[in-house]
Amino acid sequence: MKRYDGIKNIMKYITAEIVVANIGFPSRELYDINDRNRNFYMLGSMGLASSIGLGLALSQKEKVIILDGDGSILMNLGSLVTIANQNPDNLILIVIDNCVYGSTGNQPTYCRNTDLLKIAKSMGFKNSYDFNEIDFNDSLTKNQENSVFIHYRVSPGNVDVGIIDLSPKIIKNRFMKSI
Ligand SMILES: Cc1ncc(C[n+]2csc(CCOP(=O)(O)OP(=O)(O)O)c2C)c(N)n1
Repeated sequence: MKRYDGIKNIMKYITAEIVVANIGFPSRELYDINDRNRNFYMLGSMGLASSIGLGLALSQKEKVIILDGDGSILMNLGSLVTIANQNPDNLILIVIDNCVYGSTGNQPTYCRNTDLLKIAKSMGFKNSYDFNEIDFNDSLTKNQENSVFIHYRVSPGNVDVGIIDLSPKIIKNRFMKSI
């Protein structure tokens, strides 16, 4: 199963939640699957989806779902420490791990020798899970006391979806108006 179907599996449970999507194909695939005003398609800033999601979670009460990638979270591991310590109870960080920098040509990341779930646990995430071992809808809907980290292993590969035909300004403005 590739990232596209992984995002589909996640989005079928999303109702009013805020979704922050990683740069590149994750955002493009999300746009193709379920474009909504409450999706923030992050452009350009590799590694910062988790940091942007944290800021959103700390500044308002609604649930924030972050769709990150293994390459991006490995590039900004400090963000995991900050999230685990700030620990907002309305944040769910999902790392869709395809073991590659998928958006730029499937160059391998260091995922093979690096267990992101163990890293999250050791950084202090009290609720850290493998997507395939939980009822995601349950994690999404029940009131958590802590931030949630979810590792979602998928196969490499992008689906040939179009680009996001919204300007960065429109993405930002419609997102801000919706929250
Ligand atoms: C600082 C920086 N380095 C590199 C890039 C180019 N870049 C954009 S997306 C991407 C790959 C992201 O990989 P990952 O987070 O694993 O997500 P995937 O595309 O595999 O889902 C890279 C290297 C960038 N935008 N910014």
